[in-house]
Parts: sequence; C-alpha cells; structure tokens
Amino acid sequence: MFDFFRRKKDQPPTDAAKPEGATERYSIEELAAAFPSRQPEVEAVEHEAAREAVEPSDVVPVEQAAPAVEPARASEPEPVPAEVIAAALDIEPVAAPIAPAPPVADHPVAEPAAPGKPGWRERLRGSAFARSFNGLFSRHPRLDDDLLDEIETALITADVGVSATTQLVESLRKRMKSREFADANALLAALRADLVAMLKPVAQPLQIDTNAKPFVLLTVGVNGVGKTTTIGKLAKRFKDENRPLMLAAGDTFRAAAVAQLQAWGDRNGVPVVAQGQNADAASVAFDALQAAKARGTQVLIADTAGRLHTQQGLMAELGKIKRVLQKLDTSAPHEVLMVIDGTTGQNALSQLRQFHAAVGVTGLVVTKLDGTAKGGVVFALAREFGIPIRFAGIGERPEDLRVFDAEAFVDALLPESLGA
Ligand SMILES: Nc1nc2c(ncn2[C@@H]2O[C@H](COP(=O)(O)OP(=O)(O)OP(=O)(O)O)[C@@H](O)[C@H]2O)c(=O)[nH]1
Ligand SMILES: [Mg+2]
Repeated sequence: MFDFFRRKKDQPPTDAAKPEGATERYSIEELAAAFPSRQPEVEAVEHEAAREAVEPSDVVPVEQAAPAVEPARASEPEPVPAEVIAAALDIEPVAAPIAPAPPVADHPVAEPAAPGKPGWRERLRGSAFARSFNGLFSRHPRLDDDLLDEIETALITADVGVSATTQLVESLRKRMKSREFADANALLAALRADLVAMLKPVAQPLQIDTNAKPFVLLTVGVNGVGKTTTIGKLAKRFKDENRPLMLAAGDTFRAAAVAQLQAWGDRNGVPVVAQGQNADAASVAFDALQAAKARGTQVLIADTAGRLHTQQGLMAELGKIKRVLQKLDTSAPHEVLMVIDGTTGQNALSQLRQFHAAVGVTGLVVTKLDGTAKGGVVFALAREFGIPIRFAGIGERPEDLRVFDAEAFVDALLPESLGA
C-alpha cells in the first residue's frame, strides 16, 4: 500500500509544466485496487452550513457529499479559480515577525551533545554532514589555521550557510588563539557545543493547547516534502496520546492525495473530512473545523496541496484558508506547521521566507534527515528565522517522526568519535 504513493514529486500541481511521469495520475481501477473497501469516514453533512457561513466570494461551489475518492481525470488539474486568487490576494500581515535566533555566545554554556539517543545516530549516519567531517580531525590533528579552514569548508559543504559558518569558525579561531583548547578533540567538543547552542533556542516541542476546541494544525510546504506522511505520523502520535483527532483532506488537486490521507486515517482509526478532487481547499478546512467542533475533537490537522513558494496565486490561497478558519475560531490555526525537506539545501531559506510571509509559520518539521540529507540547513534555518523546530523526520515509518532534539541531532551529525 505504501509503495502505491511513492512517486517522484518535484513539480507544482498546477501552473508549471510537468515532465512526463513527474506526478502520476491514478485510474479508478488503480485506486479501487489500492482501497478495496474505502468509505469516507465522515460524511460531509455540514457542507451546506459551511457554504452559508462563508461569504460567497470565499467559497468555490463544491458538490455536496462528494465521494472522497474520485476517479482521476484524464486532463491536468484545474488551476486555482481566478476568484479564489483574487479573494485571497490581500494577504494579511504576518502575525509574528521573523525573530532571528540569539547569536551563539563566544563561550557557550551549552551542555555537550548527548550521547546517541536511539535511532538518531543510526539514521543520520549517512548524512553529508557526517561524511564531510569523516576523517577530518585525524587528517588535521594539529590546532592550526588549516584545521579551521577544513572545518569551514565542511560546514559550508553541509549547507550550514555562510553566515552561520563564519560565526562558528571565528568563535573557534578566537578561542584557539587564546589557547583555550588543549588539542583538536577539545576544539571538536567546543564545535559540538556551539552547534547545540545554535539549535537549543528553536528546539521547542509542539504544545497542544487543550483550551482550543479544537487545536487546529495547518500543514504547508512545497511539493513532495513529506506533509501528508508527517500528518500520518502525527495522527499515530496523537492517537497514542488518546487525543480525539480529525484530519482534513485539504489537498484537493489530486484524487490520490485525498486517498493517501484517508489511508493514514484508516490505519490510525482517525476520521477524515474530504470533499474530493478540485473542491475548494478553504471550504474543506471550514467543513472540517465545523465537524471537529461538533464532535468535540481535540486536534484537527489539515493537509494542503504542495506548492512552490514562487507561485503567488497558490501562496495566496494559504492566506485564504487561514482567514476562512478564523471565521469559526479567531485563534485558528493554532499551529502553522511548515514541512521542509532536509535534502533541500539553502533553498529551504527562501521557501520558509515566502511561506512565512503568506501564512505566518509557527513551527517547522524537517523531514528526510535519514539517507543523504546534509542536515546543515537546519542550523541556517535556526539562525536566520528562530522559528521553533517541532519535529524531525528520520525515516518513513510512523515512529520515525521524532520531537526535535538539538543534542541528539548534533551528536548524530558530528559524533565525538570523529575526533583525532
Ligand atoms: N526517507 C524519508 N522519506 C520520507 C520522510 N517523510 C516523507 N518521506 C517520503 O517522501 C515522499 C513524499 O511524501 P508525501 O507525504 O507524499 O509528501 P507531500 O509533501 O504530502 O507531497 P505533495 O502532497 O505531493 O506536496 C513519500 O515517499 C514519503 O514516504 C522521511 O522523514 N524520511
Ligand atoms: Mg501530500
């Protein structure tokens, strides 16, 4: 079943041309085979109420109680309707300004990186970060400028970014010159502590405010970064915590996207509100929030279609989803969780900048840190934006979504054993 959804996704759902095979479309036979007994978990009974409550200009008419899984259409998905874009173009000012993370102290008081926590070391072992430091200290056991140059190159190669790298290396240089380090291993320990100190301010776990009824979590991000998979993993986590939960299938561009979320819902016994392909995403979110309120659900997680941060109309649609949710609850969404692919590199910075401007990102999930991800971009994101990193995706299984842990992360990328 899982392989059914695994596909190459590096193109936007609408206005960019798709190379052949970039986004697979599924026939009704394929979908029927993948979901032999699929029934929508929640009838979209509140659709009429939702449409009445939302101003006409806000909602694209959708068919009532549309089946959740529709046959994939032969044509490309419809672009976002012009009136949706027009209604949404007045993007609201971002609620929270981007606050840069506090600079790393010259002599950080951070605890050293913790010894490997289960899973982190094993999963991040193949990261380009770990690889670029591999053998570095044994090749350069002497405390000199060559060692610092090598460290600088390794950090830049691992996508830590120029400004964060300069800050780290200059701090080490100063302390090396003042003879603070007895040997290269002491310098490595200082670097590990500096890296932990850089991430500590953003390692803030997601807190579910149980006074919010429900706590609304909106997931956003570019195509294929792992939004829907992360929702599935979160569904398991919240289910295990006995939190009444509901999912909203807000990626209405592809029938398979709705089916993918429903598969996660089935797996975890969680109801999914859906209206089918090409429905208005804001209308789905509105319906779902109404249904969640009516059922006394504690957490509602809304999926959205992947979009490139450069697609203005699609970015504006996110602002509209937020505004429509606020018609039912002025404090919703309580968390705008942006999912970032850890293999993305420095482009993640401009992605976050644009999504934050459009919808006010309050938390991050960095996925795919297992495998070949460089991992360094996490430091650049932390330093530039100071937005909390809630979770790290270190694999495809439900249990592979970890609460972001600065020490375990640094320890996995740069273990003590890499010393001279
Ligand atoms: N290795 C690894 N793969 C992941 C991780 N998270 C997601 N994936 C995989 O990434 C692929 C894309 O995941 P999706 O959840 O469909 O991504 P998405 O952002 O919802 O995609 P769109 O809806 O098309 O924008 C799937 O094959 C997932 O299994 C992770 O932490 N590690
Ligand atoms: Mg998705």
